[in-house]
Amino acid sequence: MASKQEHLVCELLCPLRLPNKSRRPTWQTGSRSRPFLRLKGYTASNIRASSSSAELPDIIKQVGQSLWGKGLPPGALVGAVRSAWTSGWAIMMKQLAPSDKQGGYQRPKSKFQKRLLNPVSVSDHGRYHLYVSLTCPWAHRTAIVHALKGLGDAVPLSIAVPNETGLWEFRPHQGMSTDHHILLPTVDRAHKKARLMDVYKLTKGGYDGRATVPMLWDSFCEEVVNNESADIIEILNMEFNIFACDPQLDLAPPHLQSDIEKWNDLIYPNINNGVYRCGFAQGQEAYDEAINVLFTTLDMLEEHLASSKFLCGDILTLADIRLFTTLYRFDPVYYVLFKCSKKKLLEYPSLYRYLGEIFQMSGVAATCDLPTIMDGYYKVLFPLNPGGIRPVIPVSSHPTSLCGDDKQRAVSSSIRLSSTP
Ligand SMILES: N[C@@H](CCC(=O)N[C@@H](CS)C(=O)NCC(=O)O)C(=O)O
Repeated sequence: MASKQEHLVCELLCPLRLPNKSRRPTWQTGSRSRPFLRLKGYTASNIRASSSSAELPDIIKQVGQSLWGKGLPPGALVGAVRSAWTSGWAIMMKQLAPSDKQGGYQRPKSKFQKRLLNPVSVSDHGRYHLYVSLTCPWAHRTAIVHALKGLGDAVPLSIAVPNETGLWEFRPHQGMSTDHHILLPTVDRAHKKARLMDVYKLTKGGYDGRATVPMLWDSFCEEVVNNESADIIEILNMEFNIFACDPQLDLAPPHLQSDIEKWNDLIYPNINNGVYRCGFAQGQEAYDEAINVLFTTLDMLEEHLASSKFLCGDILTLADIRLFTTLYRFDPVYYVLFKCSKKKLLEYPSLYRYLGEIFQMSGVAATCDLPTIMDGYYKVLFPLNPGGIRPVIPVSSHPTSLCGDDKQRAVSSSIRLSSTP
């Protein structure tokens, strides 16, 4: 007779009836109408206890062997699982990446886009607070401008990390990393909240939309000033010169303004957002279109950078920083996870030279945390990588390859190679 526990095993694992009686060697008829499966050594309670451990695949293997022996699962089962997975995937992708009718990714507009109303004065030291994450390419832009201008604690930084569902949390780095050259995650230094979402909720008038990074917070007015990276880098470049270590550095000089805008208009849709349009495409047509535009634009930039140090000549501008954060993630993340796989960045000598040029600027490498970036994509974007496996990348895509010899040791010693976040 079947025990109660064995019935529970059946409830947990075997809602399916077998189509063919002859392939039911371990099935028994239970006291209820639903058949159940006897699994050697497993009861409902030890399955529950082991459900998060490495033992689970063994149980699944046993179920499979009992159901269809050593052959492949029956076509009907594969079809059912496939259609359930596809529907689940479509639901998750809709949540992650809103799309148009063709399945093309539509990035939501930023909700807060104010500028500073009054010129910043000495008493504003620490008033504006910058929330970032090192994973995010948009937030990375703001961390770079913050570093290049040398804004330090005049504009304090809080660095968030994603939890497994993608929400930004404040989990400061624990440990003894005294010689760490890369910025580390922090607590919420302005409010001591656990999640970025809770900071957004404090803004005047309240807010319950998506809590994105980067975000610039005004601690006097208790409100979000801006959560659009393209605006925040302009604000950081212009407004805080009284505190900046390098006030002379102007990343958007007036004589290059129209040139910068021209590059931004091309690079944002085709490259910065272009890689996301490839990775978040929910249909072949949308992907094909995005990949074409992406690589046509990269080809064009390669040609331009063959004879120009930066996008606008010899001067580094905000347009370069906007391009840099996408290029930095290209081979380790977008090439694999977002299927931007027509060519590697390494195959573009001028773009690769340009990437190294910016990486080596003072303060930039400290904002480039490749292991954290990789975990933030491969382990968090579940619908794109359900197994959460973080792939190995070639040494040539490693940041150490972006440095001159003299700098290699300093940077490589600062890279956390462990896959633990
Ligand atoms: N337009 C924004 C986009 C920012 C953005 O999408 N940030 C992502 C991280 S890469 C985010 O925080 N996502 C969280 C969410 O959408 O809930 C900008 O450029 O600042």
